[in-house]
Amino acid sequence: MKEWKNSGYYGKTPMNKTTKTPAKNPFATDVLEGLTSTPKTLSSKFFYDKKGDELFQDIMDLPEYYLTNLEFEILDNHKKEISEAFSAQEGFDLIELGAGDGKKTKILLRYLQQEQYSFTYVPVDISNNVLQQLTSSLEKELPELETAPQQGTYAEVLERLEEYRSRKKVIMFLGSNLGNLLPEQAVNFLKKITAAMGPEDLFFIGLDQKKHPKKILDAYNDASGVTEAFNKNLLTRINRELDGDFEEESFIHWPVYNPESGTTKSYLVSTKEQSVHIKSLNLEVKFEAWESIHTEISQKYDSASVNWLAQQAGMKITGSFTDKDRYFKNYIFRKK
Ligand code: AVI
Repeated sequence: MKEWKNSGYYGKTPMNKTTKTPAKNPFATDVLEGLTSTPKTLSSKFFYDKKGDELFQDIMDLPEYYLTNLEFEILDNHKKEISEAFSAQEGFDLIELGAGDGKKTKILLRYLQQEQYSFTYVPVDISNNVLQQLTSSLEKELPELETAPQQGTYAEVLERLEEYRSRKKVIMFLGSNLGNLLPEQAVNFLKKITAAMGPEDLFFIGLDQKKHPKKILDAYNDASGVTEAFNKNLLTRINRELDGDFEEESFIHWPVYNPESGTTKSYLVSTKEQSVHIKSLNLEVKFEAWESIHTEISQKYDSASVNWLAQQAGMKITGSFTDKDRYFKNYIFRKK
């Protein structure tokens, strides 16, 4: 799928102008690089501090944010077929990357248990706190469930996954989380998954689909302003953690959707000419009026782009499940 990758929509690679101050931590490094680049950028991976996690929970409950409910519905409607595809004679390990609160996964876990499938649930998350909350809720709701939580970044855990070779592995990555990666990053990530898979193993992934642009834009620009607060939380974080003086009210949240590439891009746009100081980076950042900071991409997919991804990563699609409008899809991939 050449067009998707080469559509040029992602723009030029941002140029670094300066790295005068040595960076102290990954967030500081990213902020320094992003705000001294042209055009300015900040990485969406830093949305998720405690406040950002709460805001994302609120986003998932928004009427406009259709993704969560639809994936929930797909898993519920197709739990039987999905479980049959997962099953193996000697049982299997169900490894979930970015497990979060496990709300959607619990539909599958409950069904798998009820139907007496033999499996171990391995939730993976970078946050110990998230894992603890998840395991304690599972202990209450599904006390018989065998769980083996793994704390770490995806990259660390993907390396560790290679050790899970004794029986079939099903690796799950729900919520269209892949869409927050640039195409090249997404392919590299998928290649790591392929490398950790054996011929029997499955990769089960949820990907949001191209649809009416208005429906997509509304999901990233909700009427109650939760997504705006989520985006601006990056500025709050810079102010708090790096001693910055961003005036949040002089930036607007601005998502755009390109129906050709399927990319939603979110920005923070400065409504006036201004200077921001970030003390711990010894940095002054100048903004022209209406200058933007690109903060997030949320890719939407179609069959061509999903086939392209699978093929680039050395996988093939062996099954898919969707809702009545075909707004969201869950795919089963296998190693080619
Ligand atoms: C986590 N990720 C899949 C969400 C998305 O839809 O891109 C994050 C998000 N950003 C704004 N709203 C939700």
